[in-house]
Amino acid sequence: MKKPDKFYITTPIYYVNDKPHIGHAYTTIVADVLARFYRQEIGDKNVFFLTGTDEHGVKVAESAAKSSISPQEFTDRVSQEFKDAWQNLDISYNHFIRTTDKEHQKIVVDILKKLKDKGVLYEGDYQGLYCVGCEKFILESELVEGKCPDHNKVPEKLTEKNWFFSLQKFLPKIKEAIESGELLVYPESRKKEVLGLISKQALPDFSVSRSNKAVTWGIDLPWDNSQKVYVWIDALCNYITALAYPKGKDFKKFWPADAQFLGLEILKFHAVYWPAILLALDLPLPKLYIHGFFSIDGKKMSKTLGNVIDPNKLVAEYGSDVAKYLILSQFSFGAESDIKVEDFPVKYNADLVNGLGNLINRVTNMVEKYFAGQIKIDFKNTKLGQEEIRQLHFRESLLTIWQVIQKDNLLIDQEKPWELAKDEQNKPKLEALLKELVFDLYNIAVALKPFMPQKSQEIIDVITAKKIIKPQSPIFPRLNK
Ligand code: ME8
Repeated sequence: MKKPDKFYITTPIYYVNDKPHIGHAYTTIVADVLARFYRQEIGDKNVFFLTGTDEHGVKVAESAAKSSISPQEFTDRVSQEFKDAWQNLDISYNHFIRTTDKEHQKIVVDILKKLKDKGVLYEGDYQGLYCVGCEKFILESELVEGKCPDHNKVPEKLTEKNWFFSLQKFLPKIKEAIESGELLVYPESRKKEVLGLISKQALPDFSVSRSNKAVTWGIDLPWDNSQKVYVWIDALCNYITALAYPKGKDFKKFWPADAQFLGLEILKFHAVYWPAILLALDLPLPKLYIHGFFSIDGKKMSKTLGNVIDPNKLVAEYGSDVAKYLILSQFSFGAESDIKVEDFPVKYNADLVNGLGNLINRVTNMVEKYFAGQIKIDFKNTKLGQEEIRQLHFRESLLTIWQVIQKDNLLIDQEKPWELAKDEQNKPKLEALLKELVFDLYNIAVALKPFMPQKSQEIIDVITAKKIIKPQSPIFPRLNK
């Protein structure tokens, strides 16, 4: 498998009207695992991992007003909460972009001017239903009982002047790019969904600006002072403004993105509008990786239901590495799934305390006891579970690693090294067995590096020490419950 020269990974930039929850955490964790994996493969300086916050628009302005503070104060506060959550989860982003950053705003203005100069924007009247929750116009046919199905709110009827992007011109090229793989949309089901949208001709031209009367918190449209840049256009541009498009050295090195992660609800923006903007700017197209949405105990996550899982709480309970493991091991990337909160402690005990933790304790204890902690091993990386990561099969990578853990725990049960140790004649057999176990443990730890960087290092430190001794306090302690 040829290694890439560089790897650029992005997450959506999250709205600051909400606190970070487990949904945002999921996307950010998969991006983090991939970033850590590629840093090992091609070196730190060749990987760029971007995340950030989406801070303009009506929704944010309304949230600020509710808290009786200015939008800027409000976005400063919530943006910091996202940074804190990512720090708690030990997320290794290279840059955190905020759409209120001066540099970002300046480049967005330049991009819009460029689009206008290229003749892809035109002025028109928009009449439609607008859902503030989605920050988008919504079609009559998308409503359920007259309400936006995602926000359970009646949308507002709006008529206003907007600047539009001539999407129609670009649709044939986008379709071709998706079919040929030049614009990668993964998984296949999402690719079909986008192609379906294009062939149904269900994609009217989209607005790139909104009236100043409706939107007060945003970037001014440079040539029309009655308009603000539409928040979604402002937001999508972050993926290149963060690299200092067009002249920045990061832009030259890292664009196009090798993995743009997102949830399926923002597929249209990323697989249609974003490529259209890129094509208009004559830029190459990225790879899009779309994951499912998850619910909590069978219900949509929502503040009103009070079932929102705070990643900080998980970290406080289990530590960052374990929190990440528990989230990633629940379901495969791309699948829509339900998170069962009561599964977390069960899984922690089964996989980490009784699975990996037990294996570490048993192996180190036996090497210490039977060989005075000294056993000679030729450590070699077997690349356990790595191909799965490359394919974005994160859960499957963990399952592959856990097969070795199970195999080894079973091997100990079957071979009963404590019986072998009773007879000096069995020493070579005992030594071979322990060598195999330490060798495997090393590879398990190496394989876990992108997922659990801290725990992985702790395990490596224990088994590559001059003398292997059972850790005084277990690496995966039992829960005090
Ligand atoms: O849409 N399950 O921001 P956002 C899985 N600002 N993932 C979830 C999730 C859930 N229940 N809830 C959220 C926006 N996510 C825009 C993006 S990008 C140019 C602008 C994750 O705060 C998932 O990645 O609503 C989803 O796409 C993203 O958070 C939406 O975050």
